[in-house]
Amino acid sequence: MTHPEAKDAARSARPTDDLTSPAAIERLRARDRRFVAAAITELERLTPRVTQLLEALQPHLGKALVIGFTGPPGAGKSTLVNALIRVLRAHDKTVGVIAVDPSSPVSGGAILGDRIRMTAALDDDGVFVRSLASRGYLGGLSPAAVRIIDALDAAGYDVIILETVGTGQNEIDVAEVADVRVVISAPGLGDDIQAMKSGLLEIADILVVNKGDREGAERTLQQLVGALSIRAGAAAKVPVLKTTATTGAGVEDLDAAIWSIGGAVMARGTQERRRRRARYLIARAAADLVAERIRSGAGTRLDKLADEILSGRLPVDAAARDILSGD
Ligand SMILES: Nc1nc2c(ncn2[C@@H]2O[C@H](COP(=O)(O)OP(=O)(O)OP(=O)(O)O)[C@@H](O)[C@H]2O)c(=O)[nH]1
Ligand SMILES: [Mg+2]
Repeated sequence: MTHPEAKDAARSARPTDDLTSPAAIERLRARDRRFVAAAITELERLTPRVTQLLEALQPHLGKALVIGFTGPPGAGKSTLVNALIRVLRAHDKTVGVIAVDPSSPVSGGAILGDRIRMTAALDDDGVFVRSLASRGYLGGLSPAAVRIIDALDAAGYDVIILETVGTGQNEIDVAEVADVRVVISAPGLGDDIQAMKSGLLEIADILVVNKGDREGAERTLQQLVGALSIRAGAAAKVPVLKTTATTGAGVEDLDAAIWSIGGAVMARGTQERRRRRARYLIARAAADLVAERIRSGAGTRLDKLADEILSGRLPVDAAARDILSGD
């Protein structure tokens, strides 16, 4: 229950005020777009205030179903997200989208592209779309994206969709933070099956062949079914669906498959899902700290260890352990 005075304070709160105040958190939880946007902007940085904001969000986390959408560039991920938003909205679900843009943060081209493709989000209070440059995280998921999941979750969006390009490291990242992992492929991408083999297939809960209207869609689908059939256990049972994002064909089936898997995940409770996200953030922050420490403080020590490696006195992994021991 909210105290009436807190309600009054909430009404007069502005996104420029302290975002961790009860009034501001209440505006966020009412999905006031200005507060959601302000919280996200804050979370994109890593300041002491961010830590406070994340703490303030903690009690309100774990209700959203987080769906990872990943696949090769141009497979139609954004278009498919747009089509899925329409279906989710028709079912009265609110949706937050985080699109991690692999292209240059300078050109901003893909960010504009997402706005054009995700037209379902325009003029709809039930949808919030945020595009993020992946910045230093080459092809990877930035920790900021994971923090932003928390903001959208606390704001009460029923579903959070995370769109990332599958290029190596980040499919593992998506696997760690998403409740349901949708891997999108399409005919005519040339190396799509190859890309699947490089790790995407392993993480998929649902495989989608998009551009079902294109020639070769059926062949791509059969290739994926074939690739799955030689796998053991649950991996062999991953559903393979065909969609045409531009017309919406097959998207209702995709929605049904997502909820069929997502329902089982949600039934396991919020704690486990929150813990998974927290674990990822800790590991990522620790890796960043280590990299930072090595870059900044360990210069002369690195030189010394490098010399020992050159003279054959020390193997590289022993040198790495030495650096990490920190004394
Ligand atoms: N024919 C056809 N074209 C599609 C379909 N889905 C998407 N496209 C087109 O494919 C192109 C790429 O679509 P996007 O949605 O931007 O693909 P993406 O995977 O998000 O691309 P990146 O974010 O750049 O990796 C666009 O020109 C879309 O209009 C489809 O089902 N059929
Ligand atoms: Mg896209």
